[in-house]
Amino acid sequence: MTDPHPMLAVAAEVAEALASGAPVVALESTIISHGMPYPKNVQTAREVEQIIRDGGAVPATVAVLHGVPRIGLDDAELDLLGSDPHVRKVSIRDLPHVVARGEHGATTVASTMRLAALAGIRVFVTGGLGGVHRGGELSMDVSADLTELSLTDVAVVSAGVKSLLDIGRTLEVLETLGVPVVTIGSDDFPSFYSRSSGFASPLRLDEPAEVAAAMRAKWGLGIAGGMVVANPIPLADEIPEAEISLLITRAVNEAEEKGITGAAITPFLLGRIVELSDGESLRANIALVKNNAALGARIAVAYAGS
Ligand code: PSU
Ligand code: MN
Repeated sequence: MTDPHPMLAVAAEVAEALASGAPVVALESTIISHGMPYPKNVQTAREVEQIIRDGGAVPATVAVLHGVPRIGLDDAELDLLGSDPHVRKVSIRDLPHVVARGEHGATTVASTMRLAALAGIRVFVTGGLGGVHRGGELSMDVSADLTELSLTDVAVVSAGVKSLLDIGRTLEVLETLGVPVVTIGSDDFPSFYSRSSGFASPLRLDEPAEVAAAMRAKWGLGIAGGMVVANPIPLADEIPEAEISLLITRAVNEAEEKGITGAAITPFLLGRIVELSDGESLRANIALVKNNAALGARIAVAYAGS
């Protein structure tokens, strides 16, 4: 079987599924290497893959290993990614550099979207999207995830946008970029740890088949770019906004005091929030990623059958 793109290494199982039109769900790897501590990260990554299989789709975790973009990782590769401190966080701008130098890289939402699309995958599951950082109107710290959503035809399932970002401005930028933002089963746009963000969701759909139909309609009309599919964290797992926002603000202030900026800021904040919440945020993070995996598999199955 030939790979769908000469620069990608596609796992056999993923290549077979893609060749036969069977459902495939891409997964990012920054969440593994820079979003959760070892070994919970690797354990979660494996469980998430299993949930996708149980949902009738083939999981394809995306990362760069020895400079080669990989679509689908085996157990040893997942472990390396989750435990090796030299794995770089790789967004779009870093991708050529890490490939040319033969290094290991964990892909963000932006670079995972791009590599998934090169492989022919249309559905991708993550935890939270990048966006406009608080103060972004001055610092201009706006995640390349948003740019990528305007360019690349992949539906991205997430639990919304963390309130460590500026959620209102993130939604505004997505509107400007022409990216549909659809919340599943709710009128409120979710904020990762909480089911609500205080912002109305621009669009709402209730069923995976409806999301698949919206994907077909968008790309059928030649409207390039992705779609944000926001999936609120299950009620039993949510951390109320009032509770988490204190910790988030504390972490944001610490980042400012320490002068942490750029690509390092999101990993720093995620790590600090886990510490400040005594692991409570990690528990919620794992629960919402699993919830997203189950939804993503259903969307991929519906899309493959439509
Ligand atoms: N938000 C989370 N967890 C994460 C990330 C964001 O709740 O792991 C990661 C994702 O990989 C996302 C990236 O694409 O951080 C955004 O980083 P930046 O803001 O540097 O683009
Ligand atoms: Mn940034």
